[in-house]
Amino acid sequence: MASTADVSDNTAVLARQADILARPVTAERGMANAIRALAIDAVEAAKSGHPGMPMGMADVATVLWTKFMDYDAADPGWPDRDRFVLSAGHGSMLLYALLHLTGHDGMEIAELKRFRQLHSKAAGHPEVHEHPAIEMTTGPLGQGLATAVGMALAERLLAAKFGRSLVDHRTWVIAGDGCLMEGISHEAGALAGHLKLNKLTVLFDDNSISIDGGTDMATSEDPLKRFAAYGWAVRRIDGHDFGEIEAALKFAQKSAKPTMIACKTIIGLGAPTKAGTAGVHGAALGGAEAEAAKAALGWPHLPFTVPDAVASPWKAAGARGSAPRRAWLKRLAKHPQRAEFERVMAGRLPDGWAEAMSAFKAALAEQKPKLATRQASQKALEVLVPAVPELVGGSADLTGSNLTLVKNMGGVAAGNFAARYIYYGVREHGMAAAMNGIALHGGLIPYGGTFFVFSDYMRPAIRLAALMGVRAIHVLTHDSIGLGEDGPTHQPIEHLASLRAMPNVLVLRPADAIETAECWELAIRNTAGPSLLVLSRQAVPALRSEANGNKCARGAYVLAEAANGRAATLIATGTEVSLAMAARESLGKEGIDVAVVSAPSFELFGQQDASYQASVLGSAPRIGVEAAGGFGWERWLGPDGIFIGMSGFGASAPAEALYHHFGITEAAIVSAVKRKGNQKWQ
Ligand SMILES: Cc1ncc(C[n+]2csc(CCOP(=O)(O)OP(=O)(O)O)c2C)c(N)n1
Ligand SMILES: [Mg+2]
Repeated sequence: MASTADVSDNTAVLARQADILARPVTAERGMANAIRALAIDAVEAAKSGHPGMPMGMADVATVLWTKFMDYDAADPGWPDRDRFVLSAGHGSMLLYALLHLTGHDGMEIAELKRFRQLHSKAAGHPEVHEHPAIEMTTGPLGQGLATAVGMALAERLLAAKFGRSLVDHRTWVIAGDGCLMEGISHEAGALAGHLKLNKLTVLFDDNSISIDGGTDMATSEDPLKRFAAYGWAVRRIDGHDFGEIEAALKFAQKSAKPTMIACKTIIGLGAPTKAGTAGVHGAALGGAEAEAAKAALGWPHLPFTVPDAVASPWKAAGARGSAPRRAWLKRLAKHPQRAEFERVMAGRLPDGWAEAMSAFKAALAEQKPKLATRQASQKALEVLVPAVPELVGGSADLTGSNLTLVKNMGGVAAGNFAARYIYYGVREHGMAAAMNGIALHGGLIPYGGTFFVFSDYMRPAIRLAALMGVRAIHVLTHDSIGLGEDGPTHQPIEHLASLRAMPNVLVLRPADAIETAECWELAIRNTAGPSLLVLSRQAVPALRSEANGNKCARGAYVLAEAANGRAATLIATGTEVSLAMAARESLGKEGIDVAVVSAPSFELFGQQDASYQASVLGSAPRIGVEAAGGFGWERWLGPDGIFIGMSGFGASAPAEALYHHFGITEAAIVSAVKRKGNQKWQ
């Protein structure tokens, strides 16, 4: 992003810069300068990017990556590596330079030369799929910090399960002023402090600059005091003093609390006129300033060139973890839980869970319980939680409503990580981001609950989950006006449509207990992105009497066919499927034959071949029924279809009264069929 800010009023910073640059160029400073030079060169070559942050944080990152962080460039997938999250993702060249210098395969200099170009691993912002050492996709400020809380929590949970000989690593985050101004930093910081995630360290790039200029134009808080209040250990250092950096990182390693270190840095350190200004945040320095910066830093080398004297200690740093990793492999080889550890880290589901679910579904088919789908979800969890030990649940303070807790899970707490249920507090956004971190860490499958309407509060994290392809399962109850009396603030209207619009999100809205179980199966199996289980508060009758296979897997299917040709096809989801079935029955009594299609997932149905879609949708007039806005339904209804649903916000009243008030009724369906259906009965 180009900065519009000018270059004025950085006199004091330039004086400090002169002082810093007057210090002797030690080996460490030389290594840090390699990061600065590569960031300058890559941004110049791309003619876009963010040189200021890598130049400012190069010293801190050098100490971290050469002396403290446990990783082995030869195997970025080592499960017990420290996690590094560049929450200030715009500073992506910092990460790419580090990966290059430490000798990671796939981040050769050619990649850096193609920074920000199509298919380069060195994308504009770090992207998790581009390189195995990129722990997550960052760029939306604050998400990295909050996701890292989930990673650090996952470490604690797995350490409690497998022991410290297999799981004993730290999570390091670099976050900027922007990350800390974002609201999500509050939720994430408070949760981490409460759980005393002491192996989490945030290195705050305290440069007092963001895009519009000095942060004092917009904020006057002290983030250290805020994080101290959350229960963090905090420290303030000169981010260009190697001794102070090292001491602070040692302090973090010993801390019994999560640690935030405010590193007072100069954005764009080295740039002779632009350092310390927003002008160096998000634009190339320009030829002359770039040259002068390198001269000031004492870096006489050609662009994209790192001399051996600097390159080889960097390479050595990248191999520091080789011996610890090999020792770890030996411990793993002898570990009694080796097979289980390898299974969960590979994301492979355990034996037996599918059979347990089949037996559960067969019982449902026989019992035909009338249940709210949220209750059906809880029953599915009663089967899944014991059968899939890597499942960890939670809720954003709506456990009793979401029905996400089942017995023997235990509540995760600072002193108790041998538990499987996380009380996230009223922190939907922080919860969704932490769930992403838990999933990204590996070894666990997170699910978490809130009201469907508050998916809005989690949307940026759900979007990142979709982009990254992480298995996070959201249990979203109270899914329509059917929640009743709580009224329009709590009644989702546009949420189904808006989440269906998001790529790579699996939206599942089951119609009865068997469908709910099937949707849980689909969610557990979906390793490609987040799954959203959209569930009712109100009870629905059992609609299915057989439970072989998984009918929801095709997204939509004919629940009840018309005996003698379709006068119309009723397509419904969730709680409205039973309404459609009731309408079908009363139409049948009048000799009007209609089919009912249950469509729990638009995404999965959209993936089916045209002939299956045609066989389900049929050629008779179509009527869609969903207690939500109709946006997107035209895809299945076609231009002549009728949609029975909501056209505005809901209201406060008992559910039944609301369905009548808004005209989502059996009678409305019947009359639509009579109006629009094939007229053969007349
Ligand atoms: C959620 C979000 N809002 C806005 C942006 C656009 N943006 C990118 S960097 C930035 C300023 C960040 O300031 P800071 O973290 O201090 O970074 P620095 O300028 O110090 O590198 C903004 C607003 C974003 N990436 N994410
Ligand atoms: Mg800043």
